[in-house]
Order: sequence, then structure tokens, then C-alpha cells
Amino acid sequence: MKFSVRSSLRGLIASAFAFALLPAAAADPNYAEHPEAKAFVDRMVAEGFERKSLEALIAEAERKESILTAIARPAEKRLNWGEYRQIFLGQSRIDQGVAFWNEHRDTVGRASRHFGVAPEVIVAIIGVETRYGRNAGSYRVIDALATLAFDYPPRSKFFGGQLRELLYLLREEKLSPLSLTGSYAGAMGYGQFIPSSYRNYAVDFDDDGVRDILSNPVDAIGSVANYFARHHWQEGQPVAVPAQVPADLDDDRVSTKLKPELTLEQWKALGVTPRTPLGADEQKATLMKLEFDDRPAEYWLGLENFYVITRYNRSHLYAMAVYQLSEAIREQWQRENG
Ligand SMILES: [Ca+2]
Repeated sequence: MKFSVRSSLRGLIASAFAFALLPAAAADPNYAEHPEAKAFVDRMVAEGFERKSLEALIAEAERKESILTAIARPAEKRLNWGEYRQIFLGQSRIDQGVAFWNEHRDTVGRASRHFGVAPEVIVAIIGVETRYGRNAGSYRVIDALATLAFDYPPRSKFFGGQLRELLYLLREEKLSPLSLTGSYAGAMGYGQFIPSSYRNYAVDFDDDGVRDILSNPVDAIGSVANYFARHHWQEGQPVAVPAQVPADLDDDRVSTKLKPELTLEQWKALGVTPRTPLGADEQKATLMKLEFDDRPAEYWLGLENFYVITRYNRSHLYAMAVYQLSEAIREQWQRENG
């Protein structure tokens, strides 16, 4: 009884809400008259962009409330590890990763050798970001970046910078501004590169003269590997390892920073030891505590390569999901491929 009253109330609220939203949705405000947008246009004209076409482009950009909602509550900040891992470590994402690796076997192998980056990590990044290209985002990049640059003050400087990068990218790669789509944060293609990453790290890995990370998996795979190489991936080195900690460990030792600070040898002196020996005592590591709803927390040491994964997305949870997905994919791929 209680349930049915509640659910019909929910239905009422939902339909009233949808109704209220309709007129607003039909008349999405744009940025032609927005003061921040005008200032942006002035700055870009000073950099040599043509005012008329730039004003026309900005006038086409639409403010999206859903983007402002999404950026305010990213999964990395809402969820504990137990919840977060369920999103990224399901069997279907592992199976699809093995299939993607098989389908692009030559390219993944070539990228791994050329850039010195573990093949399973290249595959796992694309798996976490877009389910191997299935979900590269349906927001127009111009809408995403305009909304965040002009209507999200906490990150307006960053996204204003990315909007500027986008203009250069459109010019350099001859991309069509209004058909370009991506995530709510303006990240594009298989590996979800923001405009500055596209400009700096995308490579033409099939040598056809175009850097296409949006629809060409060969360029996308090469570009992800290049991103890792340029962020100092250390070939053959460990990424992360479960750690044994003393019962009286001071939780202040658990790092809130991503950058590894102590060597494994220094950690050992504090009683924190890898559960599997690594033989890399001179390597620095960061200590993490991964929490679950229904069982005790796990401690892990993240090494330099773990830090490299956080250069893709600055979150322990993100990097751990990529690492554990990469391991699961590698183990299954090796089983299936002998
Ligand atoms: Ca290409």
C-alpha cells in the first residue's frame, strides 16, 4: 500500500516535472549574448580567428543543464571502490575487451611495441572510456565546452582553455564543429581525448594523412599508446599490488595525493609490504585504501605506472579500474590465445 501511494506520487511528480521542463527545452538559451562568451570571442579574434564565423559558431552553442548536473557529481566522487568497480569490471566489459584485442590484434601489438606500453592497458583504457568505442558520447562538443566554459565558474578557466583548443583543433584537422560529439566534458572518440589531448597526443597510426581518433580504431589505439608513452609509462614495470599493513597503521599514511612519495623500501620500514614480492624496492609507491559497503577495506600500493594511468583521469578509483580490467582482459586473452 505504502509502496503504491509512493510510486503514484512519484509518477505525478515526474510528469509535472517533465511538463514544466518542456517550454525550457524547446527554447534552449544560446550564447550569442552571454558576456563571458562575448569576452571569449574577443580574445580569440585577438589570436587571429575571424569574428563573424566565430560569433556564428558560438551562437549555435547551447547551454545544457544535464551537463551542469553531470559535472557536479562525477562517479569518482560519489562512489566507493566496491560500487565503482561494479561499473567497470563486469564480465561483459572483459569479454568485449578480449574481442576488441582480437579484432585489432595487429594494431594493438604494433602500438604496444612501438610505444612500449602494455597492450592490455591500451585495450582497458578504451574499455573504461567508451566500451571499446560503443559509447563515445552524444553531446555536441561545442555545447559541452561552451556550457562549462561560460556557465560553470569552478572550472570555467579550464574549459575556456579547452574551447580555445577546440577552435585550433577544428582548423588544424578540418573537422566540422557542429557534428563533433563527445562526453559531457567535451572528450572525444574511442579514448575520450579532450581537445588539448587530441592536438598534443593523437597520432596518424595508419599513415593515411589524417589523425582520426573519432572513427578510426587504428589511429585511436596508437593515440592512447602515445599518450601513455608521453606520460612516461615504464615498460615491463608493475602497476599496483595489494599491500599488507600493520594493524595499528595510521590512516594519515593513506595517500590522498596521486603522486607516489615513498619508495617500497621506505614503505617496508613503516610495516607496509606488497603481498606479492615485486623486486623493485627503489620504486616509489602511493598507499591506497579501497572501501566496500559489505566487506573490509583493501590496501594497495600504486607504483609509478599507476600514477601514469591517473594522468588520464586524476582518480585512484579510475586508475584501479583500468588496472584491474587490464589484468582480467590479459588473463582471459592469454587463456584463449594459448
Ligand atoms: Ca589515420
